[in-house]
Amino acid sequence: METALKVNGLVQTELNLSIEDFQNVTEAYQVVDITTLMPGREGQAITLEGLLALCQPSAEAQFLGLHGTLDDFHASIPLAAVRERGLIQYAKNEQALDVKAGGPFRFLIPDHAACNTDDIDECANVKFLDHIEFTAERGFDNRPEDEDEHAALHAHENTEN
Ligand SMILES: Nc1nc2c(c(=O)[nH]1)N[C@H]1C(S)=C(S)[C@@H](COP(=O)(O)O)O[C@H]1N2
Ligand SMILES: [Mo]
Repeated sequence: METALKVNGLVQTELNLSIEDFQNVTEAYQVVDITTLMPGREGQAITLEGLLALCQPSAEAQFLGLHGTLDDFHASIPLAAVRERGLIQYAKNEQALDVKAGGPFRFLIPDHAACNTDDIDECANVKFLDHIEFTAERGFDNRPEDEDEHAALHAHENTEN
């Protein structure tokens, strides 16, 4: 499985970030304990601001495409809504994030809305994240759209575990 995070689309610098690249991101963009921002969650992350500093999206980039290839799960969310709070988790207990914990990378949004209530909902906390794409228009998004779809998705998750 791919263990780097590909970052492309409307950016000045395309990236392919390994866990070492994440560890080497400057301290100002590191979240050493996610619990401080999202009670109940543990691990290490960089802020989305940190990623933006590295890839420098163009002014036309209005949407963030979050792709989890492993289970074909995708979200496309307005960049402006998450630019100041979005996180990309890359480790837990300082170790690479296991696929069982949603790794190799995971998008996280502190203060997200409940599932299906808003664009910036819990469902946009994309696991198995391996590709982030900056686009001008909203891109592919197959988050569950209602309670039934949501229940079906979680039932499927449970049978896999
Ligand atoms: N790749 C992937 N990411 C995903 C999902 C999924 O099915 N696949 N489910 C989403 C949904 S609907 C929710 S509510 C949250 C659940 O996160 P949790 O398992 O950490 O509580 O993960 C989101 N991220
Ligand atoms: Mo969800």
